[in-house]
Amino acid sequence: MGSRKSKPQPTPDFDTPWRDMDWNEKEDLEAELTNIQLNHPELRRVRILLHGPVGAGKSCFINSVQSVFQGEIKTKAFEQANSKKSCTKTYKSYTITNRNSVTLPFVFNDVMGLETQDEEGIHPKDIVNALQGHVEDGHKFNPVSPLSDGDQGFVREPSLEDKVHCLVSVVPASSISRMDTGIINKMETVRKEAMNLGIPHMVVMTKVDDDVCPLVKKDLTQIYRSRKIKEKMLESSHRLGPPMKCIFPVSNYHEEYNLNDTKDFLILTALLQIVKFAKDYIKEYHMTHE
Ligand SMILES: Nc1nc2c(ncn2[C@@H]2O[C@H](COP(=O)(O)OP(=O)(O)OP(=O)(O)O)[C@@H](O)[C@H]2O)c(=O)[nH]1
Ligand SMILES: [Mg+2]
Repeated sequence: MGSRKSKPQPTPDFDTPWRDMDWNEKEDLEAELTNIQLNHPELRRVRILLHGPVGAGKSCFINSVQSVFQGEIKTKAFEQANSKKSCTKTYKSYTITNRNSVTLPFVFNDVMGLETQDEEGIHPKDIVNALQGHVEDGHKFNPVSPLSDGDQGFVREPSLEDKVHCLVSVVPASSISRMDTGIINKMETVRKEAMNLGIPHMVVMTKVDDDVCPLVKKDLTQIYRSRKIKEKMLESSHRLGPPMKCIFPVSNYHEEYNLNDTKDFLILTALLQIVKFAKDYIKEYHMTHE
């Protein structure tokens, strides 16, 4: 071969992936998510609430899900690169439609990011308001004054569809270790409230393609053979609370204009688990107790 020296290639840490993944199952996952039956007369869609620090990739995750189901890159929720302040400010629901214009049985809400400074990010009480279905669509959050009964934008008698059925914390793999304890404490408050209400809590760990692991940056299919990624997942579990089985690594569509089966697979795997947990919660809390 030529005289050019080749760079040493990163090697996998685990011989076999520690989570079993069949990358060819993408169509099955898509079909399962499209056809999920909620078995409740008052519910067409489960509501998934995304929260987390500013710039974690909440809006980007919603856009990535929409892209997977449309088969091309979409930007529904507004994203912003290098933003210090939260770019999402109002409470907005995002339904997802597929290529055949079918509206899928789940809906997302993303709230503005949590920040260290109390006067800047969303107030944790407003996330709890959202969990309980009290926040009207289109409400503009006020970081210093969370909604209370009687305010404009406060939904006094939320329907089952207004309420949140799964809470998802979105955190970047690249910064979980450095995340400010002020933000972690706010996320802890929200988790406790969700647990009191019986609402399941999951973590979507974004930006696994960023500078976390050279092996994964080069080849995303190696994700479950990387010690670094596993460490970041364990750290997310310890810092945020949910067990490892509730932590899902993803790489959002952030710069590319073509879809990628591995990215799709990771996004769909996370989403299916979120929707299944939401469905379990509805079965447990809204079928037998109401
Ligand atoms: N490399 C990489 N970049 C990502 C990923 N997800 C999001 N980004 C980038 O991170 C930036 C912030 O993403 P957003 O989706 O706007 O973040 P957000 O959580 O909605 O932030 P706020 O609404 O401001 O609280 C954007 O430039 C995205 O392109 C990812 O998985 N990998
Ligand atoms: Mg956003």
